[in-house]
Amino acid sequence: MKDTLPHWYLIGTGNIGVLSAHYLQQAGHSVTALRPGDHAILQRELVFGEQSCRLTLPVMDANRLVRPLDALLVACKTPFTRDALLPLQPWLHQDTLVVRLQNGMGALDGLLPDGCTLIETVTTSAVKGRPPRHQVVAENDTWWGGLPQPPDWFPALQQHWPDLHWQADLRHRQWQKLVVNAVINPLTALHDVDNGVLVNDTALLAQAGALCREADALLSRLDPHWPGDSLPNVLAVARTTAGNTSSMRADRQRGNRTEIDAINGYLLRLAEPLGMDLPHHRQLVRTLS
Ligand code: KPL
Repeated sequence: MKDTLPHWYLIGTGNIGVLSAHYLQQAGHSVTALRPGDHAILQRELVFGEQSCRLTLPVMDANRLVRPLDALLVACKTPFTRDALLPLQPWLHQDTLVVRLQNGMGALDGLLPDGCTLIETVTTSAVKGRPPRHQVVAENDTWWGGLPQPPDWFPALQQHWPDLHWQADLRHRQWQKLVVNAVINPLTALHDVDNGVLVNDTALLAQAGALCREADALLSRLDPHWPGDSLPNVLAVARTTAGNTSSMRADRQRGNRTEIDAINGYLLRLAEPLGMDLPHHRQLVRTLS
């Protein structure tokens, strides 16, 4: 991996995309947003409590790229990943560093050239709002990993990105977040309720239990070290985000496509070769696709 600072191209200028671009810029990295159209510049306001700061990014249309990409940040909603990556295909190569900042798993499967370096991430930070104003409600832990070693510039980035950690084997952390999203997001989207309702509503609690049992049975088959017992963790997240509208509920309220395929659909794809059925997850995928 190169030790000079890469030039990043960003796909997805939503909440997590702009927050990540901000931290990278603070650490001296340059970031260009890839967006369709002729905009030359993207301006956003990031609000951190009482403080706010302005983020300015140069913008380029992906169809106008002329040289291979050094580094790509993928922060778009998962249903749009394939379309966003298509115009980049000629410019991705085995030395391109890709960092995926998305909910769910597997959205980049089959879309990157062989040998390309992919860093996966898990974040518990929360950003609300809609462009041009993004309110950073919680700067919590973020893990990058999935590779034995971080890039050389990673420790310097940690100075500017609060609670950013490296974890070579991220799989359990990713699965933990996947199960949280596979339970809270579809149930709150379907019933149009805040996350906290899951903890108090008997019928939703029973569904959450069934979804966790199916996910735990699958993940334990894949890895005997998987701790199982996901329900307490899911309920703890539902409690700490009690007043939140989950991202899937928000997508549904706006009439947008949901991320169900990269979340519950991903679990179904893991289960299939093992001959396992996850009927509660399958039902949610059918309803929310
Ligand atoms: O990640 C989330 C989401 O909404 O996508 C949770 C943790 C459920 C918080 O709302």
